[in-house]
Amino acid sequence: MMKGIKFMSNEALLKEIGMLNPMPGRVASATRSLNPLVVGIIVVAGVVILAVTIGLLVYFLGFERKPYIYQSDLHIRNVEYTNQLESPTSQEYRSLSRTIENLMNKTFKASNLRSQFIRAYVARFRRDNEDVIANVLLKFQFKGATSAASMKRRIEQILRQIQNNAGSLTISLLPTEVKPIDPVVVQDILIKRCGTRPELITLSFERIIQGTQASAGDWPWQASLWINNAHRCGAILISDTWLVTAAHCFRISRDPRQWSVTFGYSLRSPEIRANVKNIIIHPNYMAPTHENDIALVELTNRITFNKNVHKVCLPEANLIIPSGTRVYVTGWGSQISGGNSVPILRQGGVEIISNTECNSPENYNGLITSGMICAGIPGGGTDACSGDSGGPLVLADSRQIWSAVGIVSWGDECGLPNKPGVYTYLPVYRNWIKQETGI
Ligand code: 4AZ
Repeated sequence: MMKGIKFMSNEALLKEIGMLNPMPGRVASATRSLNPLVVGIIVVAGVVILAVTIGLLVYFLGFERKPYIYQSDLHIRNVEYTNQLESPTSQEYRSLSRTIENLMNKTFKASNLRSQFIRAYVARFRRDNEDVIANVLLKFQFKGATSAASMKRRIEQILRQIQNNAGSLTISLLPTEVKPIDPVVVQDILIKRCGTRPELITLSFERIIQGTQASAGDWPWQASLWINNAHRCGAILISDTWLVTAAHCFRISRDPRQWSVTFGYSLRSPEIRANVKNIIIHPNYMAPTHENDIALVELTNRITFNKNVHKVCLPEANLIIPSGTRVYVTGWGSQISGGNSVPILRQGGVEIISNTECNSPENYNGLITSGMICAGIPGGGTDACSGDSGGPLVLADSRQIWSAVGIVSWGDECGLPNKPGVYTYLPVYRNWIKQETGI
């Protein structure tokens, strides 16, 4: 016989711990609901509710990190204003904005705001007599409870230090103080600019492009040209009404009414659909040699840019890209020679190959002319393929502003060693595009 352990009925046990409903008619139900499983569920639910409550308290009491963007005007006294500073893709704009951004990044990362500072970005330049005014955006992440006024003071203090320590620049802070600006307003400004991708629109860190399948908004200038209810070619958005693509896409038909355009990374559920008003094929396009494989497409209506659909920059006519430079090609083209197109946009990193190398006997043996550029991976692999034609080859500058430098044009199959993709070299056609579109 067991000693020391008192056996009780369920009822007696419940009575002893004071949980039994004294109303006899309800005894059965109380007994049923208190089986160990139910007690367990009640305890777990209690713990979950407690955790959620604590989480919400922590969130609303200011432990959450919210983005704040401030803007400030800097007067650059030792740089003369030129018209080049109106174009974000000019050498002068790039180099001055990079210098200012580096200075800001360095100073804020060494300041008492270093753990809150994310990045600086020169939004634009304007003229002040002969000098330059730079409008700079500064992004921070503060804990929710931070007072806006005290942040502003701390930022102003750091900017005043920059005045005395600006390296090659002579900077003075304008009396127009540091002002907060809504991140949504910044996003709306940046999606109207050419060549901005998600990390710039949100003033976040530079992202490493990995994998092969793109996400929404990754390549916002990529468009798809449709004919007969099917994707036929890629195209590149350069304004709210114009696209650049390959001339060879129109061998099937040059009639604008047969073509339509979609935007957004998914072919099956596009963000925007548009109709075509006009197709301009380069007058010197030669099908047999692929020379001047470029065409312009004008839409019937202006499209409204959104965070997933906006234009890329065009390169200057004199751009020379060193061989080995990393560039990216995107498209819905097939993954094997002669295969079908894919429903979700894909991306691939490739390297520029000099025309001399690309014309060597083991490569294309003299077929590459000055209006073309080759890009691929040394041993083969990543490459454009059928269905990618007309789409972009893009290059980022040091500020992560992207320009289309090539149009997918031709190649000997896809991904073969020594047979890189061949692209129409856009800088050569910069003036023709300007002449035809005004862009
Ligand atoms: C094509 O058929 C095609 N590997 C496009 C690009 C390349 C090959 C073929 C480059 O449209």
